[in-house]
Amino acid sequence: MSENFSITRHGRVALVTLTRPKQLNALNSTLAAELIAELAPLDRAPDIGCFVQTGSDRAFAAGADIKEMSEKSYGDMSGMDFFAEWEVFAKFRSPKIAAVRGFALGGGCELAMMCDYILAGESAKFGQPEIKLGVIAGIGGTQRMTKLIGRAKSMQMHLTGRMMDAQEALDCGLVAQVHPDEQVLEAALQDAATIAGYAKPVAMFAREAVHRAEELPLAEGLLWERRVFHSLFGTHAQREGMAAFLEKRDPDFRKD
Ligand code: CO8
Repeated sequence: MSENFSITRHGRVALVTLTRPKQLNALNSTLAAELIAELAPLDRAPDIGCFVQTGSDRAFAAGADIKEMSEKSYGDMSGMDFFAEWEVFAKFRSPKIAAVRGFALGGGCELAMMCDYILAGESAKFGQPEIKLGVIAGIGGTQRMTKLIGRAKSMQMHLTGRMMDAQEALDCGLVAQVHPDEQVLEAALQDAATIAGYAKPVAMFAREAVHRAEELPLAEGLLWERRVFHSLFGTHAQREGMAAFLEKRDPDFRKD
């Protein structure tokens, strides 16, 4: 159990809540190591079908912990490959939804973008302000934000360090939906319960296929998608899902 976050189970959904509200959920290396160690077995657990990542009222997370980083040298940072473990989080195969209220800045914005999609509360503020600290984004911000919202806007965010609000984030495709603050976590949990009700391997393939769209040329992405589609005809999920449709009943994916 960590003092930096809590993990609670809601049926087949694991809710991960950062619990450093006084520091606006700044991400330090202890938090990163503990979080990833605790989530890794849940990622592989057949009875966990989706993660929801959230923070507190004022902040999803205001970035990497500046206090921790301030005295580090180049040798410290490169020698320990500081924050490389967040790539493990990004590569978890279970679907992940970020429910964001308040600040999602620097590493906090990057954490949200490492999730498969973001639901924003009306108070959400996104930004990559690292340039103001004399550094740049270090856990995917320049890459993931550019793929999500395009070069012009991403460039502006990284070069000016300005914040964007929830409506702007919706308009440019950074977030999937905006909800009133008091409803955003519930909306994320509802989506997560829906996703976790499907066959986990199929949900994993669906998210992998969408991510491939950002990484592969179109022809290879289309071929990868089609081959995965074919392979699903070897699963219980396909037989059950299609039989249930034809028999006009709800499918039971519990065997997957
Ligand atoms: N790190 C450490 N402490 C923080 C952080 C942070 N990122 N953000 C806020 N805090 C702390 C403050 O120091 C303050 O603590 P205290 O009460 O002890 O003084 C407390 O949280 C509340 O913050 P403020 O008093 O500043 O609250 P305000 O409402 O006045 O301002 C802001 C809120 C605008 C969010 C402001 O706190 C802020 O600008 N925070 C920093 C945001 C930022 O620059 N984030 C980027 C950090 S760098 C980063 O994330 C790089 C990631 C990649 C690293 C990977 C390397 C390989």
